[in-house]
Amino acid sequence: MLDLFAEDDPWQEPLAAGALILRRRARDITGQLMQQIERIAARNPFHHRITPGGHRMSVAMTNCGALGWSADSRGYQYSAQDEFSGQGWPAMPQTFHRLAEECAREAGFAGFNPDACLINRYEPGAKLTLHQDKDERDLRQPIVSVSLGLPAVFLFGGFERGDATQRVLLEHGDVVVWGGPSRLRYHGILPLKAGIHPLTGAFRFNLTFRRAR
Ligand code: MD3
Ligand code: FE
Repeated sequence: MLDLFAEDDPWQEPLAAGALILRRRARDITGQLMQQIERIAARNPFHHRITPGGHRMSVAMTNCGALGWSADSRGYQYSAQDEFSGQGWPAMPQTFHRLAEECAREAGFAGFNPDACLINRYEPGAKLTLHQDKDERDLRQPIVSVSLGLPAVFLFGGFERGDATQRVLLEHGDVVVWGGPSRLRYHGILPLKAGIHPLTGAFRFNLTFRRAR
């Protein structure tokens, strides 16, 4: 019998070895995810961090989980303390952890147990220049990202800053798993285009789940 989709899930788009887009994978829980983000930000507000080079980041950030990512004059690091509130980070909600674990498993990374969730908030014009994520202890662990709200153009590069990049539109509910040989690829986000999204208003949010330690 003709079965066009016996092997290929049309919602799964391989980007490169180790990088898999799960289109709209979080669609049914985006409302829950946004409620949790609001609850987390009420206790640990979004801030624009200053990079070690002295630049104010256009992306505002907060975290949940045992550890949070931060940037300051000393460098980039994971910390159990929110330097702005002087408190720890809110626990990672079970819905967050379960989504990340399930998506990692679907991409071939069984047993993913993130201890950090960085929450990025983009306003119009906010961007992330090309960078590598290498502040985590075990780079064999993948990163799972979840996009919410306004769409953004993601840049996916190679292993050197000057390598060619491909452009990928990331939309509301999209999940991407980045592991294996893709874990150290350069990547970034082009300046966000203004708009209004029914759930997130004038913003884009991105969750990145990491095993930091
Ligand atoms: C590719 N965030 O927080 S998520 C970041 O949309 C970050 O906010 C972007 O890059 C955002 O560090 C992109 C996609 C992503 C996350 C981690 C990666 C892509 C990655 C690690 C390795 C390769
Ligand atoms: Fe990154």
